[in-house]
Amino acid sequence: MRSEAVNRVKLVFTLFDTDGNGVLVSDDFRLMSSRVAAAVPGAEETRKHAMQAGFTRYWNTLAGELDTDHDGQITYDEYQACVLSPERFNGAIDEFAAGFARLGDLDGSGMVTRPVFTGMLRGVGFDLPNIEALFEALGPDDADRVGVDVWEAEIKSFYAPDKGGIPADLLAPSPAA
Ligand SMILES: [Ca+2]
Ligand SMILES: [Ca+2]
Repeated sequence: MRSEAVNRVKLVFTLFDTDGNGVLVSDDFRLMSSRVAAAVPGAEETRKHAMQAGFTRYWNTLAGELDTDHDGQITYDEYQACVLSPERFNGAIDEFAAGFARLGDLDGSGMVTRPVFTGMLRGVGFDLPNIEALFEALGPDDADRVGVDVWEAEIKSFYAPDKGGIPADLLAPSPAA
């Protein structure tokens, strides 16, 4: 596994532990999805539900595949296996990425504006300078929008163990950088 992938996964674990108690539980995912929904007040209900379904499936997949001691909590040691065996997670990550990115397509244009993109990723807990660097790397158009499909693909890459030196790394700078 590439070190960039380890950095990305470590950061996501920290952010998804929304109550900061060191383990992931279902409530962490509920809280996170409500924060993301709150960041996009103008989103269609169907898109909100799809986003929330993505978070739910993500959690259910973690709980079903990685909770090796069956205590209903995912420790970091348990969590990191998700990038070691991506074949068990691709379905969940695909649904999560689609639900998340498409929530930001407020006008059905297939594009997401900078304020919406920024608000959603702030909702997850990423740092603003990192979010802005990623937005620039995704190639905004003249109207300062990026393609939802481009973003969706980058979310999938974020979880890919064999990828490094990609725009998604801008969200999780290496500790040495
Ligand atoms: Ca937690
Ligand atoms: Ca466990």
